[in-house]
Amino acid sequence: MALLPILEFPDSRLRTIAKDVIEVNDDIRAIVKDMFETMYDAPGIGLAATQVNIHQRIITIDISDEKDEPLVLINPTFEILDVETDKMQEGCLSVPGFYEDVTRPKHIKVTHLNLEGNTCQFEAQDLLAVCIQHEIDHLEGKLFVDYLSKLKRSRIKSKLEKAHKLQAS
Ligand code: QAP
Ligand code: CO
Repeated sequence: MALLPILEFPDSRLRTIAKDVIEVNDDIRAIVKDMFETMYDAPGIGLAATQVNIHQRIITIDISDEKDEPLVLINPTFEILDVETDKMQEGCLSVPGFYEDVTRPKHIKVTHLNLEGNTCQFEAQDLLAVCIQHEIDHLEGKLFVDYLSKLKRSRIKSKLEKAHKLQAS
């Protein structure tokens, strides 16, 4: 049982590209357990291993109101199923306190491994599709602020750097 510290923008470790999980074993299952605890504690609806400084392709998600629909995606990839896009306000546990609109495909097909190491596929739409794409971006070293204007991104960066300095003193 462990809460993992969450890296915050502009920490350069958030730019690390995660590696594929080679084998879904007890070590991976322990990481997933800690990630869920960390995500539910925050609270958040999605967490990528990158955000807790673990650079393997692992994501935890739960977009349900009751927080009783945990979803684990190991080695996730997605295909866009529809040209249609959706503009949604996104936030991120690694960019606390900031929420901005991001446009993404709204209908995707996801392929991943489950906790037993079996390959699974499903279709996702709307908030779930957006959340999965946001989390897969993390595994590739990308953040939602990368989709914003330079000005907005640099304002967020300055404000978080200031907050981090205050926290350190
Ligand atoms: C990603 O984000 C997401 O700023 C998951 O102070 C979010 O769980 C995808 C959070 C929205 C699609 C739409 C953010 C918690 C949680 C904060 C989260 C904060 C506390 C963010
Ligand atoms: Co995020």
